[in-house]
Amino acid sequence: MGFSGVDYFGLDALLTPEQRLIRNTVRQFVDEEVLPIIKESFEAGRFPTQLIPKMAKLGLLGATLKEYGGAGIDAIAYGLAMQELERGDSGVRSFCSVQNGLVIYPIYTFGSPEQKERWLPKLIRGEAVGCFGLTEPEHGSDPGAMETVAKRDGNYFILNGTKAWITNATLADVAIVWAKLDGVIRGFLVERGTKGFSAAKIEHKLSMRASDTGELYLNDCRVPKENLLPHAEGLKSPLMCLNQARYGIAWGAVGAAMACYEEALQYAKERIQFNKPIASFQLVQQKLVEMLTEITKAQLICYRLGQLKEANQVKHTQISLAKRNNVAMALRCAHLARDILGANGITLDYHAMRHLVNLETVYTYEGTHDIHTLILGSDITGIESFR
Ligand code: TGC
Ligand code: FAD
Repeated sequence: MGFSGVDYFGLDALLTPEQRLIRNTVRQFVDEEVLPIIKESFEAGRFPTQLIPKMAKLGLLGATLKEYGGAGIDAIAYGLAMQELERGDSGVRSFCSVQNGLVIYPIYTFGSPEQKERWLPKLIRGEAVGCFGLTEPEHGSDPGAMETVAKRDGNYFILNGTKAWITNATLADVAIVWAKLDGVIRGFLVERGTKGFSAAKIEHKLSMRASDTGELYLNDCRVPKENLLPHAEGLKSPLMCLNQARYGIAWGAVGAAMACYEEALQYAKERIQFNKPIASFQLVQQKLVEMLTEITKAQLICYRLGQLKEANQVKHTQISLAKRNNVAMALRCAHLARDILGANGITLDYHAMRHLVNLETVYTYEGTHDIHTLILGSDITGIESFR
């Protein structure tokens, strides 16, 4: 039987028929196409690329865009889709977050008409994959200090630098590379095969094993001047992209938590110790109640965040609050579920531990938990505390 959802406060009643249909369609896709293969992909340490055309067919790439072949779905429907994908695996949701929020969004928002025509239809149809290179080996939380540079050379820019921890790095046909030109951060489209550009996979990950993560190397890499994103200027531009991806993560984390809760609840009802189901013990019930309560609170945060986003009223600090809360919540749920599953919980035959190790990454990427604490602390006190 497929997943029936975790909805203690009847939030389904607030959804439109279209939102429910999209959620249910992605739910079924995850049950039928993701869960049967995820263990193998995770163990093999590779992203299941066979899902890309299927996700494109479902309208999950360029999902909120009304042009260039995008499905044009609303912010809540998009969030629900990310929730379901991450119920499958954080790596699958990550692929979509990057393709949508970090590649399609910046090309659409900052690109020239020619760049949009060249890339958006292919990215939306899943015929091309993109990645987003902001982080560097020495600059993660503080991307403004990046060392990657671009210099003008006639009709070209020459790029030099290294980007680290880049999702989709070795799959990508195009990389959005952020580099300083005359001291100002600008975005460049660097195409696979460009001389001086290469990517290498990061091996031996214990988290996000079903996601492609790598480094990008730019060694006197010459890109045509037409590949500069004309309307992106300053750190604010990549941060605007991060808002899109962080929004999807806030919803996605709820999906991972729901998967863990569902699994722990079923297991607790079936597992017999001391001649009773372990679900009958108060300590186990307390853990399940904590999970359900925190999931419900996170769902309410997401729903309201989605309304604000759809109305173009969302503040990036509100997205920070949601990302920060929901990922920490999901990590806690995954840990509690792993605990309830006992020894079985450490194997890939169950989902909890895979979600647990994936969520360690989600806690760190797109702004660490503590960076979001500082973003919120600065907002409410008016006192910057990063430096
Ligand atoms: P700061 O001076 O605060 O900001 C520079 C300018 O940007 C504005 N701004 C934002 N604008 C839009 N959205 C946001 N979220 C914004 N945050 C700040 C700000 O108002 C300012 O504007 P202006 O007009 O005055 O120039 O910059 P800072 O250097 O002090 O940086 C502060 C900080 C910590 C907030 C920022 O750098 C940060 O968020 N750090 C975390 C880095 C991060 O999240 N990296 C993610 C890399 S991508 C990734 O992880 C992908 S994972 C993909 C996946 O697989 O799902
Ligand atoms: P650091 O910035 O070195 O932080 C280390 C610790 O110090 C953290 O606990 C942090 O909270 C703390 N810290 C830092 N500054 C402060 C401060 N001022 N006050 C208090 N504490 C502080 N990046 C991309 O650009 N594109 C991608 O597609 C991408 N995908 C990723 C995929 C994976 C699997 C992973 C693991 C990372 C990915 N990242 C990507 C990188 C990610 O965004 C960074 O790892 C993240 O921003 C944190 O940077 P860092 O790892 O360098 O940690």
